[in-house]
Amino acid sequence: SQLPLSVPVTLPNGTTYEQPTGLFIDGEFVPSRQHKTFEVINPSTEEEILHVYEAREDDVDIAVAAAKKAFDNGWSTADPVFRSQCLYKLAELIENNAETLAGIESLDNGKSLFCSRADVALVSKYLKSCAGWSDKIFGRVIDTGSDHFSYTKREPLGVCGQIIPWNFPLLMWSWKVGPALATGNTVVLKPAEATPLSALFASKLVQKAGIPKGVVNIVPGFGKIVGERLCTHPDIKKVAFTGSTATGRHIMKTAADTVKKVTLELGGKSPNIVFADADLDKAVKNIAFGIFFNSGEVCCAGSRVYVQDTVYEEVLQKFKEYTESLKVGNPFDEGVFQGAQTSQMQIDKILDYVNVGTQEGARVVTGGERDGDKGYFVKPTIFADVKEDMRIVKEEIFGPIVTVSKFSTVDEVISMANDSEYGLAAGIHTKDVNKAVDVSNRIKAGTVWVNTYNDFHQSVPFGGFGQSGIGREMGAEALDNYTQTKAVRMSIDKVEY
Ligand code: TXE
Repeated sequence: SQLPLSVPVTLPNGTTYEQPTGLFIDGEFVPSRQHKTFEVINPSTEEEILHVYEAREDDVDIAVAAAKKAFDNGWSTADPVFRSQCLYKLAELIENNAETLAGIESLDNGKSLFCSRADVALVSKYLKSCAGWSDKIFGRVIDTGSDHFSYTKREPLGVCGQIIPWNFPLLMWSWKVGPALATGNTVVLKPAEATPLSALFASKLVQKAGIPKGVVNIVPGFGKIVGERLCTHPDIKKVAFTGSTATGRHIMKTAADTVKKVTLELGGKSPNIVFADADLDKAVKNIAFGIFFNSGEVCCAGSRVYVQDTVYEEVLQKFKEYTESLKVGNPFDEGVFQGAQTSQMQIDKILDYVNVGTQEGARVVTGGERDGDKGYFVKPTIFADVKEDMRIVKEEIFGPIVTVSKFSTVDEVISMANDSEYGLAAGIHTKDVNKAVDVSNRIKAGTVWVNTYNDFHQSVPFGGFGQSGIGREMGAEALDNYTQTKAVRMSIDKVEY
């Protein structure tokens, strides 16, 4: 029997909403061509929520054709004010549906409502910011003498393939769709197979916002099938990816055959440094938020904490106490800070790293085990007495597991902090403004937070140095990823009067 295109879903808080299950192509929800479906799991209960249709290569091809038609038939050349109005309307609809969207995100990803609400709030702010950019895309007039008129335009790229992960399903959808649409591109987006629900629900809002059909297409499915096709399809001009460094490398290679533009937002192992002169209570809250926010499933998580030797024991004790006060559990319970990890694969990986750390000789200060026996919950875990060459210090774990190291001098901690193939983010805690600026200058990372952490703003660019990625999201920089420069040079005849 055929899966209906919409299914009522009751959230654990009692609210019932209609969840689309079809692919979103050319403005409509449709079954996949081969009528295959896949299961979506609630990570807090390990039970099935529902099935959604699974896209395959043939569905991607149809979606790309729709996106190409929408691009050619007016979206790319529309009055930018129209694109701005569409994005603003979409942001307002997100706001009006904020609680439902937060609920969907907690159901599908396992993150606490506290985290989901923060995500949804940033989604609407960011889409409004993109709406504001739409009519502020400027070229230049270049003075090349009076016998020529030379200017540049910034034009959209065409159809963009976008591949997103499961840790921030709706937020990553907005970071991809927002700047692409603001600059006149059309998109075919693949949500992560673990978390397709919010992008499908948001497609109803895309319809309601009056965004022309074919501008946004959503094709839930698997990386090796849908993701690969997005990277090889000749009519896709750009691939934007957020996910693991290993998959990012593969995508870059695959996209090379058709010379697609590629932007990547990849993994990290970000240092978070506490100097002895910091406000230690505030610093402790920030290092906890830096690693345990979103259950540690954050690409820029401050997973390596460095504490100056004179305050090391004091900070470790405060960090342990504060961590043990964080509430872990049902994401829908008010007051819960940390919900479930998103998948069986993730919790297995995390618990495996706990064993690795213990075998390497690191000391578990708190946590170090699963929380409960149902649902993918892990106790927030602190490892101390670590050595810099341990795997738990070097490798991205992507869970609520942090290592704490001791340092004595500024030069020493900078070399420890920079000893990584990654370079996504870093944190510095100090009251000394000169030290804050000096250390920020010497840290190799795309974002440096001072006396704060995991602190995002829609106008501030985010992205990685080194193997953490290529390109920046949010801010003015995100628009560069979605435009190409056309130079126009006109010969001007000398006018005889
Ligand atoms: O990631 P993948 P996975 C890290 C984190 C995590 C690990 C594994 O350490 O434990 O990666 O997670 C799609 N062509 N991060 O396996 O594979 C896939 O369907 C095209 C960090 O889930 O990178 C999904 O939509 N696409 C991270 C997306 O890529 C492919 C966020 C991400 O999955 C593909 C997620 C292929 N061949 C994981 N294979 C961050 N930095 O934010 C997979 N995909």
